[in-house]
Amino acid sequence: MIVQWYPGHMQKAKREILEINKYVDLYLILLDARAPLSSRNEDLEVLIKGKPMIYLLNKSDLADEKKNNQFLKYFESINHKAICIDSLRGTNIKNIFKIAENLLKDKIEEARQKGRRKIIRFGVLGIPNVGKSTLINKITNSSKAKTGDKPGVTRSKQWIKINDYFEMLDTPGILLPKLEDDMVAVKLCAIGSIKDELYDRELVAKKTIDIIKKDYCDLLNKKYSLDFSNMSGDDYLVEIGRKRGCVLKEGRIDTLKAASLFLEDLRKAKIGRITLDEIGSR
Ligand SMILES: Nc1nc2c(ncn2[C@@H]2O[C@H](COP(=O)(O)OP(=O)(O)OP(=O)(O)O)[C@@H](O)[C@H]2O)c(=O)[nH]1
Ligand SMILES: [Mg+2]
Repeated sequence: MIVQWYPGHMQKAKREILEINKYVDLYLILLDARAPLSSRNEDLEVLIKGKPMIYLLNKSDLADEKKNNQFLKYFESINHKAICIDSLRGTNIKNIFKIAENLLKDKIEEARQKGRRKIIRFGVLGIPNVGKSTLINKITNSSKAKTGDKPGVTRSKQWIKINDYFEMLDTPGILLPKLEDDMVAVKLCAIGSIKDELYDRELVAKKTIDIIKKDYCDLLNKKYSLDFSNMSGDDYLVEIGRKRGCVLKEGRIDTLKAASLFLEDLRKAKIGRITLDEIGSR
């Protein structure tokens, strides 16, 4: 198992989702555009079935542009609304409201006929570190929601008023990922959704290189001035470490440091814009 985790957390997540479901009109489900399938949890989505939802492929600025478009087409093909956004810069965020008003037009009209104004309550869900609080801050043009570049920053639920028509519920990362699948777990560790202390960085780095080598070998070769095509898992970190001067006192290569450097480069898109998932597989 890649990540030490406790199935009991999933029960807690289910209870919390059922609790917020009472108040929410529409869900914004943030997926990480670099792993849109691995960052989705259909088991938990079942609980909110029946309410409209929009998938937001966030951090699309870090993901492979070609694959962003392929994933949008994929979600459309399975009848889900999905758009690519970048919460840091605000790209495409206005579209969320247009789509939401359209999805809820009957409710809005019903309220209008009764002489009331419909306040739309968004539930913002997504795995840890996917950018939920950053999105809310961008929309409200504030820093009401606390953000950070590690998972687990938001600790409790918080309703945030956007204007007279919209409110948003920021949640901690209660949409737990499906960590029992090793491939999913590796990808989620690689993009930074899992706390560092819960996995082996060297193992995750090696397995991630195995994954991205298939489509992005040229980017890897260029970044580290190495030839990854003929290299195997055990050599990756030694070679990266050698190139980047990660040497221990006794002269051995510090592969843990090399793994950390690699993961940092990957997360900041310093290797290039990379998407880990493929349509048809996680
Ligand atoms: N490049 C890029 N970075 C982003 C984007 N959205 C969020 N981030 C960064 O991702 C990190 C996590 O953002 P948060 O908004 O704290 O994530 P969260 O989903 O609220 O995380 P938890 O509260 O821990 O569950 C921060 O360092 C943000 O700056 C984006 O669209 N593009
Ligand atoms: Mg948060």
